[in-house]
Amino acid sequence: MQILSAIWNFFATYILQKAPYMVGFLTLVGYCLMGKKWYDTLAGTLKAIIGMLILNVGSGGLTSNFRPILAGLKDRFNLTACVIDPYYGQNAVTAGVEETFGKGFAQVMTLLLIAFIVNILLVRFNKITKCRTLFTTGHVQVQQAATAYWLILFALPALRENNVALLLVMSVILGAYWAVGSNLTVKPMQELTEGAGFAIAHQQMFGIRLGYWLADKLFGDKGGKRKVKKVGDLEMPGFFSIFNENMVCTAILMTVFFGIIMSIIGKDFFVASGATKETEAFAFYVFNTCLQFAVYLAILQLGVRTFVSELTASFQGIADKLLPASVPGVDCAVCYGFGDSNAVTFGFLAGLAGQIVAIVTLILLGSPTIIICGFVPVFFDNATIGLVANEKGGLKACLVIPFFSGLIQVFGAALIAGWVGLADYGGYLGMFDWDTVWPLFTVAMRYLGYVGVALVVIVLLAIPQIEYRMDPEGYFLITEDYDAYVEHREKMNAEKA
Ligand code: ASC
Repeated sequence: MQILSAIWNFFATYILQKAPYMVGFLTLVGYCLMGKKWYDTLAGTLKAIIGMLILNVGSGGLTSNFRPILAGLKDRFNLTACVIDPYYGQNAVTAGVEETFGKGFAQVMTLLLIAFIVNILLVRFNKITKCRTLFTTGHVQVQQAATAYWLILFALPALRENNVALLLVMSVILGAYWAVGSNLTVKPMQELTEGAGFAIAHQQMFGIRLGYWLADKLFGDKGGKRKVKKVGDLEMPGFFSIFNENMVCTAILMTVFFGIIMSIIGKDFFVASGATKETEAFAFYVFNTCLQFAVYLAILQLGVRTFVSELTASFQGIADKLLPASVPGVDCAVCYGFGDSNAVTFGFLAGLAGQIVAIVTLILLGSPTIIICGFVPVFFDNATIGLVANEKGGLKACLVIPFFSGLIQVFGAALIAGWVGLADYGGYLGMFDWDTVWPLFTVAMRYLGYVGVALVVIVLLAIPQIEYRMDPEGYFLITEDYDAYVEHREKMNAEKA
């Protein structure tokens, strides 16, 4: 028993929670199941781990460079406000859960494991459940487990006294959310990547599908009747043509937008926080910081190129032997290596504009909870949603949909974080799904009790069933043989026309 628990602890600490090693582990298992030569297996596993570590350098660099700037708005204007950022959100749960509910944090890890098993089972039995995706992003799972813990303790006070029921309710809801949410991204991702063979396992999965659907409905090509102008199709004359180059475009847009924000915050703030020196020219500091954005985005895309093909090729072994017809769900940043790369920057900036409009509105209306943008939601949610929207609905969709997403993120977070009391601890996991679907789950459970729990689970599990029924033939084909799926889709479209 002791050995088992030691193995589990090792696995949970060093593999499950650390995305690069989880991806490496899956690659290793996949290649072993495929009976690959040991040296190919070793090389593939190393490439998967290193690629993911490179991706982390990119996404971590973006976060550490730009997070303090947005958080700086809070200090500069002396606001007592709730920062929507996964890390602030997790800190808020850790800081407040004992005081608020008389419960420690230790259970969260057990919860994570059981929820992950629920995800695996839902995929294993996908002939019935129609769930095709396994969640592999451990750091996100920890943040979500922590926030779900708080929301459920808040919604169902009876569970504070009953650990078994608490774990059961939470792991079923969270495990179903992981399986069903990432499953929703299969179609948008397969279309964006032309069949790369992965889905997104992150914090805006419902947002991705909603953005994809709205882009198609509102801005789509109407079955070939309308021409959609994508970000990559923009032919810009003269000076503007330099915007066609991803790095240049990112650098210029970021310098303009963040240059303004940083100037509003002022040099004194950055000197006081140790980010720059009194003697350094502020304009140079601003310019150099803004260029880092293009640098880290390029690193991130290199990481994606390094690991994606290894993970998806080896996952075939897992899909053939253990989890039929499944694909891995990965970090949202992985899709930034596909589609029009400028759509990432456009989506982000449109989302930022939406968030700023929403925050100013909260301040003007005298809202009791003021929100501060967190870099992670404003960038990673809106860049991803923008990228997918551009693919279906072009430039307009890439700007309009993330703008509304930015509004929703702020208003949704203000309502839920204020209501459940997390705002008092200064942070909330304000990613798209956690500003929309999770607040709805919380309302259902708070007012309907166990009936609400059942309702949430039924609605979640019904989603893949509905999607399956809309296209039974194409549903599994899209992950198993993308080219065959494209043919099938064309045939269906021709029949419809
Ligand atoms: C998150 C989170 C991060 C980023 C990263 C994006 O939600 O906690 O560190 O997004 O996963 O690549």
